[in-house]
Parts: sequence; C-alpha cells; structure tokens
Amino acid sequence: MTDFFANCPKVRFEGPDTDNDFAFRHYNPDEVVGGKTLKDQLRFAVAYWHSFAWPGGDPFGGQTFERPWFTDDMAGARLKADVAFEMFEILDAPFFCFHDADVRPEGATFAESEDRLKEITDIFARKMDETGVKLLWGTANLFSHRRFMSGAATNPDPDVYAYAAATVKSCMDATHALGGENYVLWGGREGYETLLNTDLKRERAQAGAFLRAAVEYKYKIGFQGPLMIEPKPQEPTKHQYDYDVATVYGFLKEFDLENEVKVNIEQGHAILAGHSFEHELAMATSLGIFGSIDMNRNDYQSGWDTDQFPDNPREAALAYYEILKGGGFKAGGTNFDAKLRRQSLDPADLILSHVGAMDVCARGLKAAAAMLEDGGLEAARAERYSGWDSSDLMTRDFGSIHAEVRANGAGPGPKSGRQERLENYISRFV
Ligand code: XUL
Ligand code: CO
Repeated sequence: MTDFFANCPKVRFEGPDTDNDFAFRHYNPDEVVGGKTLKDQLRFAVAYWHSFAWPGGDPFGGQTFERPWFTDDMAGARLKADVAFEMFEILDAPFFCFHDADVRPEGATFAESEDRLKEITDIFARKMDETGVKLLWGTANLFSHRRFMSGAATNPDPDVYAYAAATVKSCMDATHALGGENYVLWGGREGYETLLNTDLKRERAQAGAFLRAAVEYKYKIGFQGPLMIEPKPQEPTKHQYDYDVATVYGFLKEFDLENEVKVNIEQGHAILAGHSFEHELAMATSLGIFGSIDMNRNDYQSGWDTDQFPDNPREAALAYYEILKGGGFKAGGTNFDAKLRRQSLDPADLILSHVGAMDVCARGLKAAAAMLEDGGLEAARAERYSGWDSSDLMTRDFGSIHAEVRANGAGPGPKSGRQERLENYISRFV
C-alpha cells in the first residue's frame, strides 16, 4: 500500500440522502436497470493518462500537480501503477484504459520503450488478477513525442509510419496479453496544420493502409475485441481526418473496413464538431458502428477540449437513451477521459471527481431506461412517420408520383413537430 490515498475511504453506495462525500448516491452497482446491473450497463473505466500522467498544464502554464511518481523513471512508473490500482479499488471501478506513454517512461530506443511497456504490463497483469479490475481498451500515444509532430500513419516521412506501425503492434500485443476488451485508435495528429504543404489524397491512403494492417494484425494474434476509431474534428491539428462519426464512416467505406472497425465517441469531441453527443451516438448506432464512449464534456464557452467530468444528468440521459436504444454496450463501456481542473491538487479530488461522474451517469442511465420502458418517445416518433408504414413512394418513379400529386388537389397540410412536448417529456424522467 502507498499512502497517497491515505485520507480516502472506500466509496460505497449509500443512497441519495447521505451527506458523506465518499459515497455514491445514485450508482448502486448491483441495482438491476433495464435487465442488467448498473455495473454491467455502465461499464465504467478510469483513464490512466488524465488521472495519473497529466501534470496539470494548460496553454499558459505548466505543471501544477506534484505527484511522487513524476520522476520519469521505472521506479516512478511502478509507483504510479500501485496508486492507480489503489484508486480503482477505492472506487470499485471495473475497468481502466491506457496509452503506452502513460504507463512507462520513453526509452532511448524503440526496443527499450517496448521492454519498459512489457515490464509494466506484467505488473498490470498481476494486479488485475489480484483485484478483478479489467482493461476496457488499450491504445498507443502517437501524438505527444516530437517524432509524431507531422502525423503518425499520415506522416510525409515513411520512417515515421513504420515507427507508428511498430508502436501500434506493441500496444495491441499488450492489450491482447491483458485480455483487453477493445483496442482504440485516436488519430492524434492525423490531420494537417496547413493545406499548403499537405497531400490530402496520399495521407488518407496512408491512413487506410495503416488501419487495414491493424485489422489484419488483430486477426493474426486472435484478438477478439473490436478496433475502434475515436473521431475528433480538430485539436491538436487544425483539421483531423477522423472529423466526426459520419466522416469516419465514409473513410471506413472507402477502405472496405466498415464491418471491421467501430467508433469510440467522446462527448467533448462531438461538441467540438458542432454536434450534440446524442447526435453522434444516434449516427453510430444507425450506421451499425457504435462501440464505446468517452464520457467527458467540454466547456460550452471555451471552445476547446477541456475534458471535464460529466455533471449534467439530462445530457447523460439523452446519451444513454441512444446507447440503450441501440442495444446497450457490448464490448464497450463508459470511459472517463476526463481530467481534474488544474487547481484541484488534492488526492481526494481524483476520487471525488469520479464519484460525481459515476453518479451523474447512473442517474442518466436510469432515466434513459425508464424512458425506453415507457416508450413515449418511440411512440411519438412512430406516430410522426406513420404515413410511411403503408406507402410505396420510395419504390416509385417521379412520373407516376407527379401524376398522382396533380390529381390530388391542394397538397399536404403541415403538422406540428411537437418539440416542446417532447422536451417536457424528457424533464419528467430526469
Ligand atoms: C484526445 C482523446 C484521447 C483518446 C485516446 O482528445 O480523447 O485521449 O481518448 O487516445
Ligand atoms: Co477520448
């Protein structure tokens, strides 16, 4: 045991009336909602990078957090792993997610970096065995190191493509060895700063070839989980190729990968793309590529990716509504790709941020399940489109339609979309 969380008791469900900060008010992992326990519906994961590797910087200032493991050596990496698993146990978090660069210091060579990753993932394997915590997904950090400044798969230099491919192979191996349930590819710097120096067509072809090689490697090693792309429109680059769900789907279609790769959708990225989270979720479920979520919001005023813990039950309800309507999570889950505010220095802040987020998600999921069971939204939708149930228009040509419309006189009368009525309906459940 480390003493990092010495003042943080284990968090348990105590119900809405408790005044204990270190308690869940709404997340009772054993409560059955929509046919499954909340633990199995929500499948919470802690993100290693923001909770344990992020130093607290922003564009105007550097590190604010002082963590005893910020030593950039393997002793620090081992201490970080100890503290991380202590936090998973305090929260009873069923899953975690990590990038290679979160868990080990960079080595002097590729081989040294890979050996260090292996040493830490061996420690993870033992700790996962002892605690029952599982890996929701693994991923590679192909964006922080300066070698990736002009992209990874889409780099103009083929040697960087090779380094990125070897890195993804090592991270897929690590994820597979740990029984990870998914593997994520977020195209950190797969985009451009200026079109003036960019060959769009070539870069997209490189990204397609890279993704195909990842899919082939998945089959080669017998990895069962989905590969997932995480869409994001911009930041760090001015334009990212994986802009949003619809763009990713077009990309997958172009390279014949739409049946092989799913999406990990982040609320903050949806907002950056000018969408709502539920729009991106509905798009993915309707296209059959929904995989998992990163449940972290952005600030609606600041216009950049602030990665904040969710605090809005209504937004959570609308998101989980789309997820449950689509059949719920399969291999995916709810990852908190969220970081503390840089003034939140205390170890307790790390715990309480997750406690609040887990409660907000539980409230959202319960409201979503109740709305689905009630069926009010689906009934209203079915009623709105009911004219199509008996219509053959989509199989007919313009000539016959035109003749019929001419013979029918005045034409159709508009009907209310009833938006406010539906918004009031949501408010009944949240
Ligand atoms: C960046 C982001 C990443 C991915 C994993 O905005 O969301 O942390 O989730 O690389
Ligand atoms: Co994310």
